[in-house]
Formats: sequence, C-alpha cells, structure tokens
Amino acid sequence: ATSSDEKAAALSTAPSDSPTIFDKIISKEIPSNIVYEDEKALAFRDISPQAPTHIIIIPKVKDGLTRLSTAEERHVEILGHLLYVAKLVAKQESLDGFRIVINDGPLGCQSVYHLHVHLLGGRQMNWPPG
Ligand code: IU
Repeated sequence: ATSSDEKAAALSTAPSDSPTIFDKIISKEIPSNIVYEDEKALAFRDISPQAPTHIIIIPKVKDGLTRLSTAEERHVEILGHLLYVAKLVAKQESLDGFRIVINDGPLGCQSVYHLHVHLLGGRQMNWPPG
C-alpha cells in the first residue's frame, strides 16, 4: 500500500472502541512478523513498511486505549512501557537514529483504533513530516 492508501484508510475509518485486527495479531489468529514480545507489549513488522525498519508496538491489553487523545491516567504506565520497548527494539534492529510516531484520529492519519507506536528507521528521515 502507498502512503496515500494509508491516508484513505485513515479517513474512511471511524474512531471506535471495537476490537481491531491487532487483537487477532496478539492472539496469533493472524500471522505477523513479531520482533519483540513481553507480558505487556508486542512489536511486529508493519505490513506496509514506510522505511527499511518499520515496526508497530502495541499494548497486549487495550484497556480502552484506542487513541492517544483519549488516554487516561491509568494508561501512563503502559504508555511509558511502549516507548521503552521502542528503544529496546531500535537497539535490536541496530538503528542509528530513528523516528517514533503515534497517529491520532482521522486528521492524524490513524487507521487502527488500538493505540500503537510506529518505530521507523534504516534511512534518513525527513522533517517536516507529511
Ligand atoms: P495508523 O497509525 O493507524 O495509520 O497505523 C496502522 C498501521 O498498521 C499501518 O502502518 C498499517 O500498515 C499497519 N497494519 C499492519 O501492520 N498490519 C495490518 O494487518 C493492518 C495494518 I489492517
């Protein structure tokens, strides 16, 4: 998929609390290329990579955490853990610099309503982002 397909998907996905495809990735009902797993988090290669390394890091238990803008105080620990996992995976992937992204809502190009951190690297990133 191109990044414009991703944008189209984001714009046509209504924000919702319903289960997402990431639940099936967590349960391994749908295969994914898992690069890291612990009791609280899972990291797998993005199916449509936007950089040589593009990994998605998610909480195994969603606990209502559909998007960053609706995060609550109880989510603080898992939010911190996801960033720490991003650091561990960046090291595992031998990344010399990387980009962390959390898309929020249609305007932020979020297409899956199970909060996730993108870890992108392996090439020179650009600024400003699109
Ligand atoms: P977004 O931040 O919600 O736009 O990111 C969702 C990402 O999940 C996006 O980069 C997709 O390519 C990726 N993804 C995936 O890796 N596997 C899937 O089965 C689906 C989406 I659907």
